[in-house]
Amino acid sequence: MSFLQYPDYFRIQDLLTDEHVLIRNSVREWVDKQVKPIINEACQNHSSPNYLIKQMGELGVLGSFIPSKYGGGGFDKIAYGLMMQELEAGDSAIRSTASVQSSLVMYPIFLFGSEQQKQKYLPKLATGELVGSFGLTEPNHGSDPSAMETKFVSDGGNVILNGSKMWITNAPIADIAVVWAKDETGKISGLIVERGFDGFTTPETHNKWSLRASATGELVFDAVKVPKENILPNIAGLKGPMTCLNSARYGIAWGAIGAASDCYSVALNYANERKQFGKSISAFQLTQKKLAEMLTKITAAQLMAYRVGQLLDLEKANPQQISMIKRHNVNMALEVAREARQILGAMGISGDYPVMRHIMNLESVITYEGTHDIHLLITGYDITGVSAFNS
Ligand code: TGC
Ligand code: FAD
Repeated sequence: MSFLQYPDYFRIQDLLTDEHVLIRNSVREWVDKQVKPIINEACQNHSSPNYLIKQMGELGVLGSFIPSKYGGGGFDKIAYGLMMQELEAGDSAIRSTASVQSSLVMYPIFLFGSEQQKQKYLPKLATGELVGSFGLTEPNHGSDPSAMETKFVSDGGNVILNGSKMWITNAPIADIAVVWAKDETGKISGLIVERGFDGFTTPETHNKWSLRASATGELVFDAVKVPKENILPNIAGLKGPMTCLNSARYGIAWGAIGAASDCYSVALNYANERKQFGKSISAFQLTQKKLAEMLTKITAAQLMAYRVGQLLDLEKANPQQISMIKRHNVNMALEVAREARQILGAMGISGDYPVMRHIMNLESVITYEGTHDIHLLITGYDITGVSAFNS
């Protein structure tokens, strides 16, 4: 078990099955042993610990909800959420790798792929033998992916793909990319592009202050010949990538709880140990206010994530509920992390503690998978029936 006791004020654990608890504890133990000891240095050096990906495959966090006949774990969505929570307590970059691989690469192949595509890619993605990336965002289109410019034209048994994707998690290390692009009629399709296809390059994005242990890059397509058998046959339109994003956004809502819990627990320990004016700083009312508010926020986020997980497992959740928890929980984590940093004083900026690293990571998490404001507008649309995007 973790050396830190993460908060569970409303006894969420009592709502979990024995299997959930086992999964959560084994991921937490792995994070404590394999991630926490190395992650500060990886971030300071701006390098991604890619050797962990195969370990994550062994741990079962890649495609946990994909059926076992394709190499997945066949677990429910609460189990997936718990895994993301524990991974992000280690670092958002580690959770990013697991959520992109699971929700944005394996899931579209599973949902929309041919049987041959499923057999070819899913088992190797589940073990981490293959690493995948997901290309939706473009240099000129982030929040408005429907206006994407990347396109392909038919050429016999192939299509010719042109365009580029930007800000793509794991692009520089990925063996395959699930790429969303328009055909001659403007319809969006998903294509599986393999490293090694002529004209396909993946330059790395350097100089990031956030997610420094994650490899981010571009996907550049210069007349890439993609066999038609690599097109996902069972989906057309923006609904395809958005369906995958629902799953990833849900995982992020749990992940944010992990980052917040790590910050809270570190801050509580520090407050109990650090003395000023002759007493422990946890005795000051202002410190107690911070800790009490942090715990309240984490508890609310836990309940929201757990309930949406239940609804997903009952197939009763909708994308708008997922938008609400992604937005709420990531914002909660940033607020908690910033308060934790205050409690640690100068130590809050040191790599000896995880707090500043979590803050920097969460500044990406609040933007990717739909920005804070985009998710607010999705809720606004749901309330009023009027889209602020297209009006
Ligand atoms: P709109 O006209 O509303 O919808 C177009 C079609 O898409 C369908 N749709 C959805 N389907 C399922 N789930 C959802 N959440 C959906 N949202 C929309 C919709 O039903 C419609 O289908 P159809 O069949 O009627 O055509 O689309 P819009 O152009 O007005 O835009 C809507 C908007 C703004 C909500 C959407 O585009 C959006 O969410 N933008 C944010 C983009 C985004 O999230 N990008 C993420 C890129 S991937 C990433 O960041 C990975 S980081 C991973 C990591 O490292 O962890
Ligand atoms: P923009 O869309 O240009 O938005 C800029 C600002 O304008 C935001 O504040 C936004 O909220 C606001 N805005 C935009 N439209 C509206 C509106 N209608 N009303 C009000 N405000 C608006 N993408 C992928 O496809 N795959 C990945 O793997 C991936 N990984 C990422 C990893 C990292 C580290 C980062 C930082 C990003 C990643 N992304 C990925 C991209 C991410 O999804 C986009 O950054 C995000 O969708 C926002 O797009 P943008 O950065 O172009 O911002």
